Amino acid sequence: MNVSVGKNTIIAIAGASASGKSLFASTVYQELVAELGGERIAILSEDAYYRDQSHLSFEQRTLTNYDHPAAFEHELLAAHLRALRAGKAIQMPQYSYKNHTRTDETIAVQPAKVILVEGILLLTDEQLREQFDITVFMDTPLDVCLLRRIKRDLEDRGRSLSSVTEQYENSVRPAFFEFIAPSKQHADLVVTRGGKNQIAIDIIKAKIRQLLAE
Ligand code: UZR
Ligand code: MG
Repeated sequence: MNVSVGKNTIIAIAGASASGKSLFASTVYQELVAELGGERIAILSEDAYYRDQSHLSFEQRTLTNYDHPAAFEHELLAAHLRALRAGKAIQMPQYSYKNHTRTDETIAVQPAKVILVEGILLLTDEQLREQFDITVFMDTPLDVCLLRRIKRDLEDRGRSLSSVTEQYENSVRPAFFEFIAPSKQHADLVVTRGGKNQIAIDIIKAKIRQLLAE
């Protein structure tokens, strides 16, 4: 499909793992879709662009550093953002945290005037930053992120407490200080207190309404 949506705006939401990025982005998305319909807003996740690892054994996949930029196929995400800007639909990959690889399914994403994208390392990559019109950084305290991460990984991502703590010490925490925290400098807006910060949600929604009215 090739649809003209005029000039698009891509809004990136970055921050530490379990900082509330997905919640923030999906709340903005769902509240606006309820108000305005789903036609002019799209939502993407950087996690969907973890590299396909189906050629590796499960054992080998557990050795990947998922907090390092090399774990992501950022070229594909950048290409998809360019395609959406050009009015073309894309097939967003689907990723299984449990199996550490892509599933066979994809989700069709239609071009839209406003595109939300959320993920830990979005602001670390220059080819992605070039695509972003508005950048948001979730500046949630790390202890809050860690507690949320333990709960989520045990409940939703099929992990044991020992695997969560090991991953946290070996990759999640070091990558936060090496890659994610320095990328805050590229943010237009810094959101404190996590994905339920309704004032911040309302500010982004107001900006999107303004863009959609242009
Ligand atoms: P969010 N992750 C996994 O644990 N396994 C995978 O197969 C893919 C990703 C974790 C990843 C990162 N790291 O911290 C987190 N580790 O998912 C990013 N270790 O997802 O932003 O939703 O927290
Ligand atoms: Mg998330």
